[in-house]
Amino acid sequence: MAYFKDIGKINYEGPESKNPLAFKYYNPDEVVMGKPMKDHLRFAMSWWHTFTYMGSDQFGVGTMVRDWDKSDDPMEVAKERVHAAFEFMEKMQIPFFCFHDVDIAPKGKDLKETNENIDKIVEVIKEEMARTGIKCLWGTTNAFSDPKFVHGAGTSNNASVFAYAAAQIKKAMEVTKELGGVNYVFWGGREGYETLLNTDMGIELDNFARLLRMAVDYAEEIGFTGQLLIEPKPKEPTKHQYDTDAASVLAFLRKYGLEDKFKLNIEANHATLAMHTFQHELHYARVNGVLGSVDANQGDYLLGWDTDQFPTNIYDTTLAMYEILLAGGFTTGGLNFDSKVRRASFEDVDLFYAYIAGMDTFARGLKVAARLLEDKVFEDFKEDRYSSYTHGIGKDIVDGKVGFKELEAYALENGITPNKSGRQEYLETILNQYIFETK
Ligand code: XLS
Ligand code: NI
Ligand code: NI
Repeated sequence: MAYFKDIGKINYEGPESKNPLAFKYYNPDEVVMGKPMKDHLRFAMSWWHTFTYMGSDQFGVGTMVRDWDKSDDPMEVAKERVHAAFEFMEKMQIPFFCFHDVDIAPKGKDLKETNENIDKIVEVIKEEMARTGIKCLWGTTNAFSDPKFVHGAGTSNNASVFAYAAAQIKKAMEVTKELGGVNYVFWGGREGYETLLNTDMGIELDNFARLLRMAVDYAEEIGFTGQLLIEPKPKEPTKHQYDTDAASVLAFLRKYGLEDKFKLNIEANHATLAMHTFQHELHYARVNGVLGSVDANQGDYLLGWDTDQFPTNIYDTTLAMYEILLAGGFTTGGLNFDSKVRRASFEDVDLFYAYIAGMDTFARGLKVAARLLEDKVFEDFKEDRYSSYTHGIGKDIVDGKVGFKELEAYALENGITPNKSGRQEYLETILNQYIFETK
């Protein structure tokens, strides 16, 4: 059965179009810097926000009106969701999806039954994948919602919970492999703490590393060759999350010798919660060689939590695509819309409007970023700004030829070469010009 009967395929109609159910900027086959847009952007749909989120919040129950959610049998609902999800992705021209184990199938009475439920739904997903050609970008485990994870999963004080989390990851990894997923994500939902009065951080971090090491070993054992990714996030749900931002995740990975096994999945709203810009987190990951994939969304300037809104800020998407292009583009990664419609946007058509908004904003950002790079606007400026290290005393510093004594002699003899302006406002104006004038 078709769930979005009144809505056809969303096509590119160009910036002049007034059709709300059309792309104004996302033109999948248009070539930008030698590659079709669709291959640059590698858009993915998040199963949870798009098909299981029903609009509940702390103050009220779900508001979404969803025809695929009508049956009393949770397995029926799960199956219908698969059909609705693939119809949606086909109509939206979204080539990938991402999922948690718990998004696709209902919990059984025990782990065994849960896994059997997953297997049954995986068969339906595989049929739809074969029919449509839509692929899996990544799978992950939800080891944070269930009450057993109250003290964490890999960082729980309770070893049997650690074991359960490992079992769940094992299954989700097998399923991701079976669905041809090209990445596997770890977001440490409850891996953190509320108070040090009851927490042994040393044990918790060691155990978390042990869990990740087991995941690396198991991936190897079953021949899962996808990229393993860690998704940093601060504050939420625990007060102190161990994977707070890109820098803290990298420090952790390096301490435990795991830095070659993992890359990062950078989420826009998590960056801002960590008091960084989205660009900062992408940039930090890029210059450290660990930029893997992106969770595309945006927060609200006035709200201090993960609001997961669809990205509509052209500055953010431009600068994000700028970093992604500088990194050489995605390899296994992509842009997963870890974004949800607002509670009041409860009609099916709002899902289409939301994804169109996000996809168009990223497509336009890609084009602006490509022009900025082609014209080397910021790159030339930076090259000149750091040019004192390409000759003379600067080059000696870089080449390791001088120490404090030689530098003291240099300072006594030469004093300071006058500083030049950083030209921030000038550069911001140029950025605006590129944003306004890109066709
Ligand atoms: C939550 C995270 C989550 C991960 C996958 O804030 O963004 O959705 O992406 O578990
Ligand atoms: Ni996310
Ligand atoms: Ni998030």
